[in-house]
Amino acid sequence: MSPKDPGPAISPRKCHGGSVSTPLESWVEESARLTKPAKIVWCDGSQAEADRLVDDMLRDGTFIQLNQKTFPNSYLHRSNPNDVARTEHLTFICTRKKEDAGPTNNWMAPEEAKDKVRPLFDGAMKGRTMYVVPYILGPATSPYSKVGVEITDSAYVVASMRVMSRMGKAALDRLGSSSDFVPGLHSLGDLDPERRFILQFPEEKLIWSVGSGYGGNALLGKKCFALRIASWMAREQGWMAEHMLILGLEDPTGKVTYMAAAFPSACGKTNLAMMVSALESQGYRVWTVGDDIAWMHVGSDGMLRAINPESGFFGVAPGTNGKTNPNVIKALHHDSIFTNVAMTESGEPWWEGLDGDPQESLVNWKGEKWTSSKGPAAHPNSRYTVPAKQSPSISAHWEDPEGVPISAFIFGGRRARVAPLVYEARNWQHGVFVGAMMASETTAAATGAVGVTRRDPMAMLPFCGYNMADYFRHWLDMGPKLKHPPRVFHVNWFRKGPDGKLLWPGYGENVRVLKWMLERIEGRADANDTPIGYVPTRASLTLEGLSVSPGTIEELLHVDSNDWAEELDATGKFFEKFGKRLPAEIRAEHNALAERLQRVSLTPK
Ligand code: GTP
Ligand code: SPV
Ligand code: MN
Repeated sequence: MSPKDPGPAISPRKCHGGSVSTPLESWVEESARLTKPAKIVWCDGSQAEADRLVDDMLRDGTFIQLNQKTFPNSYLHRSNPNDVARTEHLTFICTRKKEDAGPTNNWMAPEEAKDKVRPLFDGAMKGRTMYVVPYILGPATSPYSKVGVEITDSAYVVASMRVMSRMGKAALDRLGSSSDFVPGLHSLGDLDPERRFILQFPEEKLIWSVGSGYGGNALLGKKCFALRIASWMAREQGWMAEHMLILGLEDPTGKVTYMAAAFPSACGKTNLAMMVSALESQGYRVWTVGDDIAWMHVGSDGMLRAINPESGFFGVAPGTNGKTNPNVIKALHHDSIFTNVAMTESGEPWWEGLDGDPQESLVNWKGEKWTSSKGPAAHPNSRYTVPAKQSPSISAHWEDPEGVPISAFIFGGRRARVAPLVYEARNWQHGVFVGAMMASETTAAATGAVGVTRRDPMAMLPFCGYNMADYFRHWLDMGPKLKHPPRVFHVNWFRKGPDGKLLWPGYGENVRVLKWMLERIEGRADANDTPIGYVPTRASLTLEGLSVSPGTIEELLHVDSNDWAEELDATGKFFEKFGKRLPAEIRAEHNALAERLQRVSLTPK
């Protein structure tokens, strides 16, 4: 980065007393020259600093105090109503060659992007405080963790980064005077979507984000670094950065099997990772390692080892209640931040699906008195930000420096039709194809239409920092590097019947599907060999205590050849975008599926 604009010389804090600046100090100085803040604060992550920030935010209205008896140290933040979700159309991968960003990413050439966006940073922090936020992604002692530094003029972002990452002194200590960190420059700018850009420069491992204060647009450690930049690093260095939860399934003997699952945004990762198992009385429990992102390396034991780069959950509030996710309800009763939820008369956070109907006494997410004509009281993408360690389900191994060994990958999405409750891929290569052909109905996590089915390979469509054809190649190459590559499954909790109602109860009942997977891994569960893969027999599923009719189970497991022929066409069109860059193995799997479907349709019933 080389801003040409001269500005007031603001000397950065000198870490080492000497006159020679570290790479971090130089970058902070350059950024200050460009953005021209009134002052610079280096964040140390201490409690005193957090308290100061809260006081400042309560004073200027960024934070609203919640009921401190029932929600101690918890606050509500209302974002600008035009800034409530990720904005994918304003998110760019800036590589020298357009082909390296690929046909599924927005692209700008690096210099063009900088020339266009630099003026938006010029003087953007006048009269504001510039916070320098060093953070570690991953456990502080893990060899797989990485350091990032976010410069931001949003105190809300600082408070959120303190929950979501290991922020402050620990990160500076790890970094020392090294240049091995990912710089991310963030300014709220004027919050006008016309002047909003989220730029990733994977070749120089740099992030620029301006014009948004919300979620993945603004907490640069999350999607920008831990997925877009990290996915690029992971391919260069032979590991994987994925949009995946990590959970441990404990069986009655106490053995824990770890699984990682990729579902698109707002499709159930947090809820699956934190579930209270419906089979707890039989000895099956779920432990949480992570709820959104997994960084995975080939371990010295030949297993794929996963760490969670984050240290908190930024979870979807609507639909969360004591039945669907009791663990998070316990976790978020203190030291939590709520964004764009509604508030009750007694100063408690509220959202649709929490309990009962909305009351006229509510204040909605915009801070207005709620009436039924005003739509949902909480924004559909309203969220809680809660430290991971506050969940009763947190795994004893969630900060293991080597990570946990992954035995299964689970792909899935929202599909009202087509995809059965669960199926298993035939092998690694087929599994990669199953991930590559994933599709899901869009949600409120990103701006734009909701409920539109789109291709979202491995749930990485908005997050892959490079050409997705090369990403498929990387996936194909990872399997053979592993002594025991994870078994690959696909799930769909969202299949609907002809009446439009969900067929599967979901949430804690999903453990029944996890148990089937475990038994497949252990070679104990039956399955039918269908064109798309192995689908459970009815008898192989543990269904006691579940009030779902046999007919409904049948519908949930049904593989319809016509539906899948259409699916095949849609994926074929999607894969065409990649031209010759699409790996031959993906094409071969596509042809093999076509043949298997053909054979079934020719077999007399
Ligand atoms: P991001 O944080 O955006 O990546 O989302 P996520 O994948 O973690 O999704 P999350 O678990 O927050 O769930 C999103 C929405 O789906 C919430 O409203 C949940 O209540 C709902 N949901 C989650 N799991 C299930 C399920 O098994 N069945 C049904 N019907 N809804 C679910
Ligand atoms: C997602 O959209 O996948 C999220 C929320 O996890 S955000 O941090 O806003 O990207
Ligand atoms: Mn996510």
